Amino acid sequence: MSTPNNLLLLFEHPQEPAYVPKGSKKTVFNVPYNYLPDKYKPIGVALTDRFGAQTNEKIPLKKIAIPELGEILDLARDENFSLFLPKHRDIAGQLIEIFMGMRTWEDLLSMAVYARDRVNPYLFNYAFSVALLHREDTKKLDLPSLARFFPDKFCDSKIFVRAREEAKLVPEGLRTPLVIPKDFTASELEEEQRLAYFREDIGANLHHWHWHLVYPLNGSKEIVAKNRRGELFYYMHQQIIARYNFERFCNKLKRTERFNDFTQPIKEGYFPKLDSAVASRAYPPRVANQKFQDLRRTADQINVDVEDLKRWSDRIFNAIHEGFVKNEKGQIIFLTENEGIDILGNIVESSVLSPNRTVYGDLHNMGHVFSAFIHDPDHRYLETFGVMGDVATAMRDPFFYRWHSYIDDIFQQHKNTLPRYSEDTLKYPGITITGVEIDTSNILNTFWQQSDIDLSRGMDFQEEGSVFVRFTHLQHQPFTYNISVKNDNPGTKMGTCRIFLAPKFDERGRAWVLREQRVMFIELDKFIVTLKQGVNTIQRKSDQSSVTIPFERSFRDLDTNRPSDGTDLNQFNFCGCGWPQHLLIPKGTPEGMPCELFVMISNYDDDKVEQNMDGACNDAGSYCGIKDKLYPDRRSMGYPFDRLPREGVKTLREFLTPNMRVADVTIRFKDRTIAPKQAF
Ligand code: CUO
Repeated sequence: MSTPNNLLLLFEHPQEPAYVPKGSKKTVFNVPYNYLPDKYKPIGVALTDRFGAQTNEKIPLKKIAIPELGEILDLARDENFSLFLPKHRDIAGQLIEIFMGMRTWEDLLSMAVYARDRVNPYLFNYAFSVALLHREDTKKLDLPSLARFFPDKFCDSKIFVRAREEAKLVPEGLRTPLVIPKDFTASELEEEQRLAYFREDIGANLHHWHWHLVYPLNGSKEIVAKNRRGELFYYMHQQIIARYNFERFCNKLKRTERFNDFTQPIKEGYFPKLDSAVASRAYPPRVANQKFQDLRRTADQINVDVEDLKRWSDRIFNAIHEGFVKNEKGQIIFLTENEGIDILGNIVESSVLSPNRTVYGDLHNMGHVFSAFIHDPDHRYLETFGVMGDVATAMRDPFFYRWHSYIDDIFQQHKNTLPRYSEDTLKYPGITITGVEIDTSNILNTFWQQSDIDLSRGMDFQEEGSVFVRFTHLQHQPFTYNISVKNDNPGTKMGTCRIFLAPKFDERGRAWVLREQRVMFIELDKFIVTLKQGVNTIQRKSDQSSVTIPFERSFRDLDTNRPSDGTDLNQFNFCGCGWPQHLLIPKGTPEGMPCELFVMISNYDDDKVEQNMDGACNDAGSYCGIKDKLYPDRRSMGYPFDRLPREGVKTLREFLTPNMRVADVTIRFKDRTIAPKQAF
């Protein structure tokens, strides 16, 4: 019997046809003759008989009227797919609509099998994932991690020949994990390499991919128009930049420089050493000191001048300073105190919600595209895009952070125009935080950890059985926050506890002014507390964080912990979006990095969002929102650091009201590597 879970089998071995056995049960789809791509039709019966004989589990496909795939097929199966290219975005939107339009999941299964072997495999994965996440009848399915099926986007390309050799020669029980070195993209001569552990972290890149799956730019309004999606685009990326700059300080580097002059050479190069399995080509490197050039790539339908970027950005800055934008009809839309940021987010990202794509253009996406094609702007060498062109790989390139710092600066310019939070707004009458500490003597301990993941489901046309790779990532010792709170009100009160961390000093070792430090705060957690009258002690564990998901979730596969009948998935109520738990705490330094841990309890009456949370995904709400629900905090994202401090406040200490407190903590890094706990 077929179940919705069978849909997930279509992710596996993306380039092997649908009639080849899939999953641990070696399930085979009964592919009708007319579904076979033309090249397999002459040998169709022999093929389906051959693979059908290898299994007891055959899945019938419902007969449906197949819609035309039309220009979706313009993207060849061996090209690379990019969400940043308008043409690709457009055809992805069309494919999503086809999948969304299928009446039942059985119809969808049939359609997806038909499309899978015709459409570009990466485009298929993206559009199919978006559809599964958003359809009523499939949205409880637990999408497996992209790293399982496209390991080429995450792992040193050298590993794959070794993996094939291992799979061919070594019996499954005797295979040992193949080790990916921690530093494989550059030597120490390149100082940016100190950040490779962060930029190339598989979990961080998976988070970024998944975030963009949840918040697509194109498609119908019901998919795109999520609550505060423009604001979340700003906030999630702002937090990535804050985290990156924090890590830079840990590595004795200054903040990343925003790329605000589009005519300047980019001094940092990047050589990704990834091969795209779909395109059978390497992701091209970006050598140092190249400049953006006008793009004339007819095949990609890209014809943009560097000057266009300038024009769009000037118009956006003007709008910010005038306080309003104009829509396509010339009507004025004010960038209001609370909703302005959401509109601006959609304008800068150029989602279909942008009120005027003609005037404000496609600034953010085209920054990705200019840098992704910097090596071949007129397509004379027939080269495809670099890692900046793909949301699954973009965070690897140092330029990602330079570009997004510039993008963030646009949002900060807007934030700087907003009224500042007064002392009265920030206070919570009767509530005083009397103590904040971390149970490990205010020391956060970090180190390296090795983990193993199985890549075999993403390696096409090879011998069967698991092949593990072992990679090394940052890790921290779990810890607990202990927060003491006095409630002098006559009864119980509710509050939102907001926890942030920032470096205590700037890159020159000087004490901060808060107007600069405020953008350095990384959110660690946010949760609701009930405060009884009198003294309260709040204990909260680091792994409960509202920004992260556990390691097993970042790397989830098709089989682990999954109910077999596909009907009761509520208990697996994560949807896969979230910052990786292992990167919650920045690396720190061997001597101990001084930091400030900020805790605030705000009045829940002003924060709360009334909604029914039944069946909600237990995602990392702070960076990802909550699937199908309103953003779970009424305050502006990043509150209370999203605006300039009130007049007269220069430092964090001066900013504090009784419902806030700061503790000095230290992040201490030990250069030791912990062996893997368990393979995934
Ligand atoms: Cu997520 Cu530029 O938006 O990468």
